[in-house]
Amino acid sequence: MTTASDKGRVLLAISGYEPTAWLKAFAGRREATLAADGPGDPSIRYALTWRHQPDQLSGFPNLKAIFSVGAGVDHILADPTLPDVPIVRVIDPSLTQPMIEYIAWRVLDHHRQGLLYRIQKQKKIWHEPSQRPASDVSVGIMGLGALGTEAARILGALGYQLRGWSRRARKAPGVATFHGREGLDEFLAGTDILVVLLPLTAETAGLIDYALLRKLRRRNAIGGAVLINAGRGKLQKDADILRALDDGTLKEATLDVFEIEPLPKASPMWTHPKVFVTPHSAAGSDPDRLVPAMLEQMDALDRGETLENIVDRAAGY
Ligand code: NDP
Ligand code: OXD
Repeated sequence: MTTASDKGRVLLAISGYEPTAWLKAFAGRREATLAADGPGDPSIRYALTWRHQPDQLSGFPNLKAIFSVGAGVDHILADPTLPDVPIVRVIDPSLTQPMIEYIAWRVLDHHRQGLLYRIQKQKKIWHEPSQRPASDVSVGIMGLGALGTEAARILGALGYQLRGWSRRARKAPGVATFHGREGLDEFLAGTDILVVLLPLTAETAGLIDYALLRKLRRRNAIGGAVLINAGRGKLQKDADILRALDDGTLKEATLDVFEIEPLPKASPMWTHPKVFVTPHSAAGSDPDRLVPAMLEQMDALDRGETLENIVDRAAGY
């Protein structure tokens, strides 16, 4: 019979999330630890990470795989001392569902003039603005992966026109799809509300700049172009977004992610009237939901089977 110690230990190299909640989720299932017994600890077979310290994962001779606590893996790939073992990322309904709720909420709020109503309430103005249906509004989703395709499905059910942009050619029901740099301008030219659900890679860093925002459709049913970024902060240039909001290139923005997180107190984003700020909270990772799936994968690899949701290191996601 295989005992817990035969299976080795799982190192939890987690910051930004409460690590003890992850530790608890392993209790009685597989031995997990918040600290290895030194850099060459042979008992470490797996690592679970969120924003680990550089070097924290190197030098373990029996490490078989690294699991990201979230969907994005830029925090892992940024480590120059990363060992050459498979990296597994999260694709799970418990992460996808809150993300599509967030995207649907923010698209609807911008389309249904949430900002205008908040101002009207403040000023006690009883005025019914004109309102166009979702079928007149085009939502363009950058990133047609696990999250982007589900967001498209829900927004399609609400009646929005849909466009999607990806690295390689993709098909999604009811979505006009574009790919690569060659497809980007056409994608943007027909987009009223831009939803960013891209990973942060060498190719996507800084992509959301002023020049890109200028290419969105401004003469549209909602009276201007809108940006929603729930991908990563370093995809965007914060200063360019503020410039675009101030000169009318953008009508409004929702930002869940920022170049620097936590968003510094001095950032003008906090007080800008056209920016809706959330603190990188569009979709969080729940240890009680995610650890069972990770354990299944560890058991599968121990049996010699293959892992799922492996990161393509060359592509960076
Ligand atoms: P996926 O890997 O499933 O999808 C990524 C999509 O982006 C794919 O369609 C991919 O194209 C596309 N893409 C990647 N690089 C490029 C490029 N250079 N040009 C055009 N398209 C590109 O990721 P997920 O959908 O699971 O997650 C997306 C991101 O969302 C995560 O990486 C993470 O950063 C962020 N996230 C944020 C959260 C939050 O709380 N704010 C929560 C969870 C995730 P292709 O289809 O061709 O591969
Ligand atoms: C993720 C995140 O990548 O929460 O999962 O940002």
